[in-house]
Amino acid sequence: MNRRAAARAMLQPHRRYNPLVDDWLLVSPERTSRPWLGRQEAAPPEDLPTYEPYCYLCPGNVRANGETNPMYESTFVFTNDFAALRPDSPHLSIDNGLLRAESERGECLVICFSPRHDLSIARMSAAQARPVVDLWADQSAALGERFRWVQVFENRGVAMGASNPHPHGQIWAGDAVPREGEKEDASQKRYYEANGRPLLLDYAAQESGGPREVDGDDDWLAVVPFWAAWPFETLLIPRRPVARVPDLDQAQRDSLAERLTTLLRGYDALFSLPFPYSMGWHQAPFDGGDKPYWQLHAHFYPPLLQATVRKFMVGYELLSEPQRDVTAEDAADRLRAAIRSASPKAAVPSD
Ligand code: H2U
Ligand code: ZN
Repeated sequence: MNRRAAARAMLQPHRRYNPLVDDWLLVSPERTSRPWLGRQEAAPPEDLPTYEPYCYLCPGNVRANGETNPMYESTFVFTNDFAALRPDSPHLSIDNGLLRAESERGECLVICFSPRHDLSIARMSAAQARPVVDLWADQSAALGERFRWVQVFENRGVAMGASNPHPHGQIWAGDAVPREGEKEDASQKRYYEANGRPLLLDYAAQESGGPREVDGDDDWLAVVPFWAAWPFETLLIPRRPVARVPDLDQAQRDSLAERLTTLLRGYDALFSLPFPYSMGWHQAPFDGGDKPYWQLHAHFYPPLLQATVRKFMVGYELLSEPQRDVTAEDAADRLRAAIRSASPKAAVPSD
């Protein structure tokens, strides 16, 4: 179909394909004008102190299990005191017709990005964010020695269930590859076998300089994916083959710190508030051997549609398939403008 007609038809309800997980979603661009009398998101508190006596993540404070945090000066890692996965869970195997269950062994870490209670990655300089990249890499490598799946993630903001504004993330590692990882693994493998190139490298090449690119440099591309389900969802992809976070070289880690702070500052600028999100890395399972079809990437899933209105994945989404109102292209336009407005002004030559 010709490009003009396609562009026109894409302003009307249509479905888009997500090749990464082999799924579809519904896009209904006209719906954004509907009246909203539902839940309004409260503005998050600003002006946090650099140290908070009641914070269980601040240096020197006592956690729920009675342990005292060290006076850490950069990053800090500890085993989650309420871990969802444990290394010592007992063997379980139920295979009784439709009733199946099996044991799952794993480990959950809490990772503090900075001793400063008031910071967030968005408010850090690239130099301050750089240790976060090493933290993700080092902890992934260590957990990857013992577990197949290493899920690095961050919940930011009350709207996404973060329990504390202190800058922190989590890592859950386990023996099983969960369904999202399994779907991405299968799709990437299938694509590589058919085309001889990694799916996400082809995708990055196709999106480069296009209407959905929001930020990037020689090493990284940030894009609102064509198949984005959340309003301002983005995908951050290294432009060269990389399977796992620890495989990133020093230069890619430096540029990642730049891209992360730039993207997250842009998100904060979008509605002039600390933007809530869940983000996380998808890296190849650590079950030995090269996986040339696997391309490392980070997903950012922010829930907000407007400053005080969040997108709920409810009725149709739960029962049929994800649905979005604003198109990925419109979202990318707005996010790109926000990123531009939030980036430090280019230095004015003095002569
Ligand atoms: P979230 O903000 O994404 O919920 O992460 C904080 C984690 O910190 C959460 O999983 C853990 C919670 O179990 N936690 C501790 O391990 N120790 C504490 O003293 C309080 C919270
Ligand atoms: Zn704190």
